[in-house]
Amino acid sequence: MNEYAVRVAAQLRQRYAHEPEYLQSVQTWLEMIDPALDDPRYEKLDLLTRMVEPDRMFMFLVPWVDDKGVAHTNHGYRVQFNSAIGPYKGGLRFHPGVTPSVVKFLGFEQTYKNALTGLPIGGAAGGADFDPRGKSNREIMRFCQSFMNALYRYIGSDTDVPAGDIGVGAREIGFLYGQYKRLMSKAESSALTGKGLTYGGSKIRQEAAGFGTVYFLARMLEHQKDPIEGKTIAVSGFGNMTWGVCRKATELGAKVVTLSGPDGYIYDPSGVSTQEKFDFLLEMRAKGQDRVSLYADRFGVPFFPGKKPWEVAVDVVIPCATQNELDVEDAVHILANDVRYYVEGSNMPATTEALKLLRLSPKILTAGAKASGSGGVAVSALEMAQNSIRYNWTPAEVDQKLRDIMSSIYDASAAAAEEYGLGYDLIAGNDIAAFKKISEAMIAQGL
Ligand code: 2IT
Repeated sequence: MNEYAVRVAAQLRQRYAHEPEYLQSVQTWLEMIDPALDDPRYEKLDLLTRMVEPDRMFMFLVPWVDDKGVAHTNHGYRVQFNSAIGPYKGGLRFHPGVTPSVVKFLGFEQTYKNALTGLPIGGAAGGADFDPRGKSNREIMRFCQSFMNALYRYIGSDTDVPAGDIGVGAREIGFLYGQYKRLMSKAESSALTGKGLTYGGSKIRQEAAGFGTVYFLARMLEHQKDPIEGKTIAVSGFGNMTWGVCRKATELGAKVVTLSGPDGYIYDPSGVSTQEKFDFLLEMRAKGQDRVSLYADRFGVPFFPGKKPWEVAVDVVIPCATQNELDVEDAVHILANDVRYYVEGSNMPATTEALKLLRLSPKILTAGAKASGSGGVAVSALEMAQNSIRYNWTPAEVDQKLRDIMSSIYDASAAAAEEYGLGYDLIAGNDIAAFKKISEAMIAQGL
């Protein structure tokens, strides 16, 4: 590895020894961009340190009162990672596992995910260690309002534009936006994305994360001259990304045969491929129990408690749940089952060792979340554009733009991989193309 990169990585490990997810995402990225580091300007400007550390990070308490009158105090975060190519932009995650390390890894990945959308957005992330499970609607509303009471001073349509992530969907964005509007006394609609369709949201925003991932997969299949029709897909989770993947895969003639939750996974051999099933995913989420066994009860398919869906023999694997959900044992299963395509939906779904196994195996083609998972944020940027021109595109128009954006991300990734002699390594190709774009923008804007 490049000497300067080795030093930057060592410094980071020393300074943030207690932040494993953040170190993991930076370390992998440094290895991916290594072939592109042969430029003396990078060290001269200490560019890598400025790219792997966030510009700033806010931490705040989020006090709120539950329906029984009991007080709770959660920890809220917003990390503004990089604004070289546009205002800070990225999701908010409400989940008990949220820590400074998780928020920083998300913000780091977001910066490089956003860069290749071709739209002017920088990178950010945020959230809170709040557990939405089993909370009433009123509790969710009060929590969101308290969260915004702290966050509002740091965000804005030209500053930092939050959106949803795990535990933050259209309902939460509505409560957050309502409070922002109250505090600011103005309808600054593009200060948040993922809004409802009645108050400035974009068509296809809910679908975008999953649709984008399938569009990316479709380009990989096209490259292999392998038809998408009839392909079986294993996915994890049953949230927003999973729902979109099921719908677009069905539309294109493929079928998703697994879903998972913290309780285990279900196997549906006929596919999660009817409107009734798509709608049931939304119902399961609205129930707020975070259990996928409900699907097995409803449709009479097998449920495997405590197991992960990666043991099922399929053509394509798309992790859609959370970070490090796929370990070495899972990667071994995937390779033993002759799975042909590994396409990341969720951010950093594989552990370092699992990703290495998959990437280096000639048996399987791999795509990283910073490329294949960028459909959601791409439509978020389209939402910002629509808000500023006070106009709404039709679903067909947004879907076509999303498709074009995913296609150009694919092309840029494949082209960079080829340019650096990396063959068809779409993960390294994407990281290199995004690195080049952001580094050029940073250099142009001075220290
Ligand atoms: O990981 C992601 O891209 C998101 N959570 C969405 C970010 C956004 O600003 O739409």
